[in-house]
Amino acid sequence: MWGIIGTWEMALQGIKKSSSLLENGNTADIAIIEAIKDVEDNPNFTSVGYGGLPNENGEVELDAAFMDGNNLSFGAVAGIKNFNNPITIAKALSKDRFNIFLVGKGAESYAEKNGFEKKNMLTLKSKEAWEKRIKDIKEKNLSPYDGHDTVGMVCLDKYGNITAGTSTSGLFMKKEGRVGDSPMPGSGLYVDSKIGGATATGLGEDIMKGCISYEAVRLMEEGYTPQEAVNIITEKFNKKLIDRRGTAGAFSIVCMNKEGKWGVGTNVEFPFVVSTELEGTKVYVANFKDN
Ligand code: SD4
Repeated sequence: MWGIIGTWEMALQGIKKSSSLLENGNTADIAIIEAIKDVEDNPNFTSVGYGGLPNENGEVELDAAFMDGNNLSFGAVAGIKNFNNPITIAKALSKDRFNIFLVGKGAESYAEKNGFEKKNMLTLKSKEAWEKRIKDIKEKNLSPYDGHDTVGMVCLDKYGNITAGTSTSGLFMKKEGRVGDSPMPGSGLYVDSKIGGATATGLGEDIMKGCISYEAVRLMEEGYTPQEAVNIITEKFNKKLIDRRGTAGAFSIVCMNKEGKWGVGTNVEFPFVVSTELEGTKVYVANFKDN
């Protein structure tokens, strides 16, 4: 049994490509990187990779992470500028024993030394969006931070290996150096091949407070189905946020277990993509009431 699940509709093309790779016997570490690279490379997806939305200074700073559920290896970059395909840099870091999570200049010098492609990740489209947002903030009193999505995926191959990965430009207009949940193990993603994996999207400042990807894997380990696990998280964590601070969180989570069963939890309208050996490839839209 193989399967792959990804956040937002932008995951569709990449997941289609990777489902063929999985069908043909490729492993989950290769398939997930190909799927995420597809999203990073597409300048029309303005919240991931090339053409990502810039920070408050007009610079694209990217976060990405990769985790392999077999040996629990993990690698991540955050706030990296001017390098293509941050997911591939995160995967390279996951091979190391030490220094597996690098930020800013450190991540860039690692990428340079290891021959990763340098690239100006700001497109005309994302530059124009930034200029318009600055104007709108002044004129319409608009929240600067609207407009952000992360591609996150969990991938199971025929041999029972499970991987997870994330890639994002984070919050639009974020402060320089701001890092969200997406590259953080346990928050943006977590995977254990003996159990399953999960990945989150939404407001990183909320997601981090519940470490919800780790929580989903922990609940699956306790015997909950993927859907039960995310139902518990969506309800309990949201209730906790409301009780403690008066406002709900803004997050969505997808997960898949080692049998290729999957679950989705959200408190917004949330499109996501699933492809499994049995079900084929499909885009679904989840809503809070569906949980
Ligand atoms: C972040 N979680 O940087 C990301 C953004 C995101 O839907 O996923 N938005 O906070």
